[in-house]
Amino acid sequence: MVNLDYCPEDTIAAISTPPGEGGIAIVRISGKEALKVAARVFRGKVSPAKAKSHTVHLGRIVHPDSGGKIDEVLLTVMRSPKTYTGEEVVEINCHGGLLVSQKVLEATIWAGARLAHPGEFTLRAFVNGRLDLSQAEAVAEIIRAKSDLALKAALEQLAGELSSRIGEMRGKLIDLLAQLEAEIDFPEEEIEEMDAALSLRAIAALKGECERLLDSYEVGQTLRHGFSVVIAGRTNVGKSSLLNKLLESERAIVTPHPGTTRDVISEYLDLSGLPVRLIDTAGLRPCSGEIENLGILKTREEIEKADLVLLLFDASEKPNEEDKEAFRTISGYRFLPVINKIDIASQENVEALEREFGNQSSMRISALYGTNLDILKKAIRESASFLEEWHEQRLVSINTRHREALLRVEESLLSAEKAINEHLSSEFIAAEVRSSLNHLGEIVGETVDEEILSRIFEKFCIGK
Ligand SMILES: Nc1nc2c(ncn2[C@@H]2O[C@H](COP(=O)(O)OP(=O)(O)O)[C@@H](O)[C@H]2O)c(=O)[nH]1
Ligand SMILES: [Mg+2]
Repeated sequence: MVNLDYCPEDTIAAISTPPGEGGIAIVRISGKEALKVAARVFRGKVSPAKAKSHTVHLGRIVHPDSGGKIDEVLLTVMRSPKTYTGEEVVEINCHGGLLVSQKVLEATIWAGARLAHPGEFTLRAFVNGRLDLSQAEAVAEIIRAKSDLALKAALEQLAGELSSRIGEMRGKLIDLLAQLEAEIDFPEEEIEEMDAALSLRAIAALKGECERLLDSYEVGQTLRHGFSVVIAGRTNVGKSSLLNKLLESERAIVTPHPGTTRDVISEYLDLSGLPVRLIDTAGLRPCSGEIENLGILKTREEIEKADLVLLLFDASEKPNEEDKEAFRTISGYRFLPVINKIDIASQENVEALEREFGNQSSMRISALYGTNLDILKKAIRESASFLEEWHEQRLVSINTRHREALLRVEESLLSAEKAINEHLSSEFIAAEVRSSLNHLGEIVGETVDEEILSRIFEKFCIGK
């Protein structure tokens, strides 16, 4: 659990750059006393306590007790409220060494700051209204993004694309609630059929908006976890070789013996901006070894979940029963037949395979030499092109937490709709509308419990 006790009195400090050696390391300080803490450890022309906001100063860090010199630094002063956390913030750019940055941090602690918890800077930004909760989540996603497209989506969320849609929906719900409450306050005035019709129309529009946001979940998941491409086919056709070649590394074990890949291996790949999860599988052939059979079960599971299956064939051999069986097994899924080993294939085998595929288009590659891999990559990108198009049109993609909240919003809206149709009291309808307003508020953190906050901020690193 993350410590969520927000103590506004505390001034916090942390090394915000990753551990290890680098050009610079940044020690960040935030809180009421940030400028005073900085003044106690910094010696330069201007004291941080007197420096103007958003100015940079050259000087040195000394230990506040002994006065001993620790490092030559550049210190940036950012005064509240226009800072990341909304509080007074000082950033010290010191030399990027493990020991030196640690010593600078220790000096700030000596001078009155306390060590920050993971994500505490962002938590403060949230508490101080600099970011809403969906934007705070976006910060974590930007840090974790592994491809251009995932990064773009996270940046849109940080810019408040989702927040503004939720804001609009909240506005409509508040209008509806006001109308219902007027009816509660003035019960003697007859509830007109007109009002009911208006409410129903507003609810229908809100439900539609919920649906549109919920539709973005799948895309969001694919952006976060990668477009999953399963490499399948009977043993020894070159699945692991293809994975390795695509990754240009040696992650999977490649041997000339059938059945080496018994487990499922997955690797992440940035395919010119597209996040791809490549999954190497055991062969599709049932076999004597128990472990291998387990692998085959897992293979089937992966195929079920895949966005695309690359079904490999070995063109150095004549197509056999197993190949035909593999083709039949996969034909219900989104797949692409890939003829491998063209470097040692006979024209006759290739043509025999292509006859098996009928009018399904296929491609010829050599996993060993990398022949035609560019064409294969292009085909993968094309089958994922909906992601890019989708993103360009909608910009928003929700995560699992948003989805749970939206489903509850929808549920309450349905109950409200039902209540109106059944001519129940305005109080009853208003209660449902209020509940959907609350669930909507969870997405941006307007109404949210500690556990959810904790779950979100524990994913952050220290110093963010
Ligand atoms: N000549 C040739 N051999 C290949 C090619 N792809 C894979 N192989 C060989 O086929 C054997 C089986 O490959 P592997 O990747 O382990 O197959 P898997 O069982 O489908 O994962 C290995 O000896 C590979 O070197 C290829 O394109 N051309
Ligand atoms: Mg293998």
